[in-house]
Amino acid sequence: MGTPVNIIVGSHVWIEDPEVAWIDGQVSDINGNDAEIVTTNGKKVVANLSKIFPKDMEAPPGGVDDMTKLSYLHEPGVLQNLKVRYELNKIYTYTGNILIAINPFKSLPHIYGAHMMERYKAVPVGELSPHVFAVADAAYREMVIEGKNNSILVSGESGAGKTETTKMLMQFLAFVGGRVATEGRTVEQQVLESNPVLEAFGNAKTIRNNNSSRFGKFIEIQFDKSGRISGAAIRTYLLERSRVCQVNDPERNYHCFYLLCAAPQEEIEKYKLGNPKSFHYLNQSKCYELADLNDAQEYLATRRAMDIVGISQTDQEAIFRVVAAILHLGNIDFAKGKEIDSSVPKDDKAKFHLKIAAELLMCDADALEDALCKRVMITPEEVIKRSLDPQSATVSRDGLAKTIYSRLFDWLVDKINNSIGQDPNSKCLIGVLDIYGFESFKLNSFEQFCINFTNEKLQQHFNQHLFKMEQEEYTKEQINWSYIEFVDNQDVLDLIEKKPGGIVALLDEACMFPKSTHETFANKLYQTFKNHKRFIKPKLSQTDFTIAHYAGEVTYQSDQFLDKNKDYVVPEHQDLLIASKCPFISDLFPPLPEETSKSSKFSSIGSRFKLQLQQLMETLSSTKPHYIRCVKPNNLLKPAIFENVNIMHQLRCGGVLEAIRISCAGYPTRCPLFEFVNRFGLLAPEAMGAHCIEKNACQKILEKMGLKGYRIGKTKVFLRAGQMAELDARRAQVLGSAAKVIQRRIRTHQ
Ligand code: AOV
Ligand code: MG
Repeated sequence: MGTPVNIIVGSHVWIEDPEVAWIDGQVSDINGNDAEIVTTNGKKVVANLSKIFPKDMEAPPGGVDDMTKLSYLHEPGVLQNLKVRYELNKIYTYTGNILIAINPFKSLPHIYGAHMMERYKAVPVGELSPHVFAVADAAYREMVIEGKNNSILVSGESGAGKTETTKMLMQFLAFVGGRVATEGRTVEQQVLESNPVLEAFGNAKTIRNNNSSRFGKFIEIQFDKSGRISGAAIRTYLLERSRVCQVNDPERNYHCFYLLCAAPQEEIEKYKLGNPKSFHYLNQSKCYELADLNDAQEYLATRRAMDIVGISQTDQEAIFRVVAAILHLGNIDFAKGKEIDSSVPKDDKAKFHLKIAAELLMCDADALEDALCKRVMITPEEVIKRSLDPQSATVSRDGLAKTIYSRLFDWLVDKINNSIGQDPNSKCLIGVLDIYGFESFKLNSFEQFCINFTNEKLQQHFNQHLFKMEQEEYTKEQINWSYIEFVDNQDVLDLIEKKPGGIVALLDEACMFPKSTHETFANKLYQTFKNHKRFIKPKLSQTDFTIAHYAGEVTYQSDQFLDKNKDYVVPEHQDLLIASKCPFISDLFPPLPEETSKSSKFSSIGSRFKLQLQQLMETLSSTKPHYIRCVKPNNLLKPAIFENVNIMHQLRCGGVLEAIRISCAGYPTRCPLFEFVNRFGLLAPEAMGAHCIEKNACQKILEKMGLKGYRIGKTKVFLRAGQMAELDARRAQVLGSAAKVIQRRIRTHQ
């Protein structure tokens, strides 16, 4: 990053370190292209000069609130700036147009609340300390004044603070765009209260976050011509279905299950519930309770939030009845039946839960048992009922539970949308995106594939936008700027989504072909992408595949791709639930059109997701985007721990470093003309007169220093990477202290 700089004995520098990413030290010797450095932790290291960066000895002790104000814009400088600020509880920092937010993992009430919203209201970005409210205000002002749609894209890894940030954005927008409450509920109240509802059903404790959203969401807030909130729409993406039946220790299932088990006694009795430990879908993990979360209170809070978003008492009763039914379903174990390869409920306990599940779902208990244990085969001659063995019956049971749950979640989202209401006459909107960040685990499956696909899309949008912004700034300042190159990820996107021939398309093909297995699918990928530079076949596997994403390589295990791509409801399950006497439940399963129900034509989750993404990108590209990059400072979820290597990795994945690289390729350091003249006038005193024109004075100073490649705009000087450092060194020289001169004399190769 930046231009190589000559470093001399005595220079204070940063060098790479495997443990803390970058460590500072002082050059003690130089030998050809190698420098010997004594680091602050007492080590002596030799490193190539090209790997060493000068340290800014005059950086303000409290850091700078915008990275572009750093004299030295390089990785260690960026990291150090974030670190000193984080230690002072300054969790927000700008990098040009991006807001970086580092999760404090502790409550910082003094920076939020109504008094802070009041302060940030109608104040231009940059005038006050960086803040999520400043971003929300900028989006709101631009929308009101310019009549443009705006969007705020919040990203970051799990637990980085996206959802909390989103909530604060919404609060601010409700604050500036809300109405004085008249009778009933206002749109913004409903929008805010939709959060606890969605979180109860779509969030869970994971190892990365105690309140992890297991779905992506895009909230579109509509405004009328006077800038008041007039409607809203929530779109959700890919709820994690597997969690309903499978929970790894020490994670939890979706919050709603535990809330319901802590409901008032009356409800517990009605739904035949009890200790969460007695349910298979919950007791696979030993974690039942969360610190700082009282399930009983949360239950009541969720019911209240449901009232506000307009879910009737009858529907609420049905929703929790369905949640209870799922828990009972999970306790129906199967044993071998009398006939070969058949199954029956294992014992009295299994029969009991079957009976309760049927009661709660308001369907016939025998029909439920049949739907779980048998499949209907239609041949031209007759209709045969085929039995399933206990293992298949268990798969069938889990499939039913997952289907019911995901339909329930979709129902909630629809209901919230209908009840908040869309404003057909809305003039403008602000969209807020809270979506899963890039994921790379030890094992990665279809979910990670979709998540990383999303991130590739957003990254492309981000890069393109960033370039446009850079260009606009240069145009505004009337500076010539030749378009610089940047890493485009179109090739990864082609690999994934191209039609025909991309991975999503090949997966659909495999799903439609009855004889495919994950082996044949993987083989097809190997053949097709043999020479694709973003696709790698791992040496030691016959079924894994690796994609070189913009944020790094990820190896995917293909074994569950086919299953997970199929959105398929077993017709027996469909028939069972359509027949439910509870209208809420039968409505979750609208009858399929004739031809699809018979031919069991599959619907592809991957293709649907691709389409959803396409629509999202279209919406986003009609808006002016604002970016917030959330960073998780440590994996312990604890305050005051700043893990350098971990954070560096996130800055890289979030495109923050790429943004800095792009800006370094242009004129990364900007300084208002008057500031520049004040600071460096002493380098060319002859240029400074009482009537000097700032622009001319700047020109003279820079010429005298022999610098090249800089630009002087209408109000600012634009410097190339490293030039500020050079000027600072010369200034220090003039200012005196011989020792300082030696330490800080840094020459830039141009
Ligand atoms: P996420 O949305 O990015 O993860 P959250 O927004 O749920 O992450 O944040 C995780 C936790 O960090 C929260 O529950 C809070 O305890 C804490 N936190 C985050 N931001 C703040 C803040 N500004 N002030 C105080 N505490 C905060 V995931 O949904 O897992 O990707 O799928
Ligand atoms: Mg979240």
